[in-house]
Amino acid sequence: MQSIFLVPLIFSLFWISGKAAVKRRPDGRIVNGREAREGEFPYQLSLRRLTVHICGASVLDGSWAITAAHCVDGHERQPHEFTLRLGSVKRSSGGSIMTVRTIYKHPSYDTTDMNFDVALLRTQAGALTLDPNVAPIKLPEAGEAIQENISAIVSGWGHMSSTEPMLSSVLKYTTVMTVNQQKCQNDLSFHGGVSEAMFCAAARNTDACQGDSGGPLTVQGRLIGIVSWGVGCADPYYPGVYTRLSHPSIRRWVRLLTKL
Ligand code: 4AZ
Repeated sequence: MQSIFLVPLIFSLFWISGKAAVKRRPDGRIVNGREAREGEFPYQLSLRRLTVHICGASVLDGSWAITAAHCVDGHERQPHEFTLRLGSVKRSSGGSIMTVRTIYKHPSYDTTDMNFDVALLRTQAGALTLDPNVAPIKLPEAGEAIQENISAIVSGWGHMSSTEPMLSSVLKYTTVMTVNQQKCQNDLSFHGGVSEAMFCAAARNTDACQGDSGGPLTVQGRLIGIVSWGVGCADPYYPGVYTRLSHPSIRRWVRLLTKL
């Protein structure tokens, strides 16, 4: 939620000092990522509301996808407004489109501090794995700690920089490193800090950004995080924040609903 307020502020600040900002971040992708090849991220979904890409999501099995709660907040009663594009690296074409039947937000999700920013989307049984370019991603074990300095991959069609609020038309990905939880807490203390249901990851000049929210952060084929929030994008002072899927309350809730 904070990012929704902070990002426009940061945009306008950089708008004024536009040239300096462009110099500091000369290139733009996911922010500075690489383009994915078709089939490289078979679990990646584009979540669309009224046909417009709003967020990323990931395939858990044939009928379940996982995303950020803030992506669907306020619209839980209108699941039919949401669709998922699967099996395509292109944001606006290819693969197939499935409708969302039911939206479940984590019961402890808090819109004010983004705690427990996770939602499950149920589609028609088997719908998500009908596409040959689609495959589920595994989940972590309950209670697993996030080791620091582990390299992780985040992907999405989000903004290519804080200064260039434009979605990518092709799926992009980048590598970020998990950040020590205490350091992350300190870095973001002016922005409410991070809870046990969050963790940070960052790398020099590269990051997830708006529009990547809800999308996957994986380590060795396992979905450890969901893009949740941040202060700007690829800012050297602010790591990106991810929902920690191994948090016992999140992991148990996912298992209860999906049996996964
Ligand atoms: C957002 O507004 C957002 N740098 C998501 C991720 C990050 C920043 C903003 C991480 O959805």
